[in-house]
Amino acid sequence: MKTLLNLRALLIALGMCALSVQAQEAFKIGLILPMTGQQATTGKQIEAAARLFMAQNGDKVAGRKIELIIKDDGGIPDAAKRIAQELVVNDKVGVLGGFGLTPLALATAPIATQSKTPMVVMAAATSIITEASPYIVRTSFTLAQCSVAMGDWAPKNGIKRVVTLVSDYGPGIDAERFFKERFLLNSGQVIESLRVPLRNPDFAPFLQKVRDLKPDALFVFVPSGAGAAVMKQFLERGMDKAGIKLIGTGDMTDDDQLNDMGDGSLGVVTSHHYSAMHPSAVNKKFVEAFKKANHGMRPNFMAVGGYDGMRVIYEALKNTKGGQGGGDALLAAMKGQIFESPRGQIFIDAQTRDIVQNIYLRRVEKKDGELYNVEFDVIKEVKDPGKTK
Ligand code: VNL
Repeated sequence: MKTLLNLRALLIALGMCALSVQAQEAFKIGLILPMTGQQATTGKQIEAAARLFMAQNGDKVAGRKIELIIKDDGGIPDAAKRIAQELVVNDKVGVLGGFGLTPLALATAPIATQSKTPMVVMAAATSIITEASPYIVRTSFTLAQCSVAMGDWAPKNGIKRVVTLVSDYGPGIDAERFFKERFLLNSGQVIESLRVPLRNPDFAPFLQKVRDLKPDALFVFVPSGAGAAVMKQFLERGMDKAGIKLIGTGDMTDDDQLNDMGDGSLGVVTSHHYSAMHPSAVNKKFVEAFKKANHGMRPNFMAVGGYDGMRVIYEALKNTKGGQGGGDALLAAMKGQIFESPRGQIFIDAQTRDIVQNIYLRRVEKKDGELYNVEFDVIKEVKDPGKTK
C-alpha cells in the first residue's frame, strides 16, 4: 500500500513537471531565408534585423521564451516548402517568416494554410502573394504600390517616352504593368517593354537596345542585389550622357549597394517605401543600432521588412498572452496592427493582411561623403493597388 501511495505521489510529481515544462516551452519563430545564392544579401539583412529586434526587445514575451530558428532555402522554392513543412511538423514553430523571393512565398503558402500557421512575408513583393493563403501577413511592400507613384511623377517631370526593363517574374511583371497603366493615364508613352531573366541576368543586350531606342527614360525593376550591375552597365554605355534618364523602384538603388555604385548614380530618381536616410528619430536610432551591431552595414528595405515583421509577431504574442489560442488567435492579433516603423507609419490592413504605407520619391545625393536616397516627396498611406479582390 505504501509503495502504491509513493508511486501515486511520484506520478503526480511527474505530471506537474510535464505541465511546467509545457508552460515554459519556448515559442518558436522559423525564418526561411536565402542565406546562400544570388539573393544572399536579402537573407543577411533580414537575419541581422531580426536579431537586432530581439536584442532590443528581449527574448521573452508575456513571460514566454522566444526562440528564433533561421533556415537557408538557397533561393529554391521546393527547398523553402520542404523546410516549412519540417519547421511546422518537427520543430513545432508557431510562426513562419522571411521569404526573400516571390516564388519562395508562393511555394510555402499551402503549408501555412494546412497547418494554420501565420506566415509573415518580410521581403517578397508581388501583389498576389497575400491571396495565396489566408494565413499570410505582409510587412514588406508591393511593386504595384511603388510603381504607380513613379507613373505619376515621371510625366510631370518631362519624361514622356519610356522603355521599361524588368526581371521576368512576379514582381517585375507587376512593376511593368502598374507603372505603364498609370503612365499611359498621364499621357506618357511606353515604347518598349523588356524582360530579363531572374537567374544570372546579362543586361548588356537589353541596354544596347534601349540605347538605340533613345527614350526620355529607362524605368527599371530588378530585385535587391541586382541594381549595381544595371547601374554599372548603364553608365559604361554612356546612356546618361546620351540623355537617357534612369528611373525605377528603389530596389535598384538599394541601400545595401548604393554606396558602391559611384557618383554616376547621383540624381537617379526612384519610388520606394524605405530609405536609410528617412528623416525620423525612429529611423536614425534604427540605422545607428543596426550599423553598430553589424560592422557598419547599412540597413536596406529588406532589413526594415524583417524588423517590422518581428514587431508584428511580438505584438501578436503580447496580445495573446504568449500565443494562447494558437495560429488563428495570433493571426487575428496581427491584423489591424498600426505603429511607427523606421520607414514611417505603417498599418496591416485587416481585410487584405497587406501593408499600407507611405511611398516616397527619392533622389540619389551625397550626404556626408556617402550616397543616399534622399526623399523629396511622399504619397501617404498607399494601399496595394494590385489586389484582385
Ligand atoms: C522580390 C521583390 C524580391 C522585390 C526582391 O529582392 C525585391 C520578390 C530580392 O518578390 O521576389 O527587391
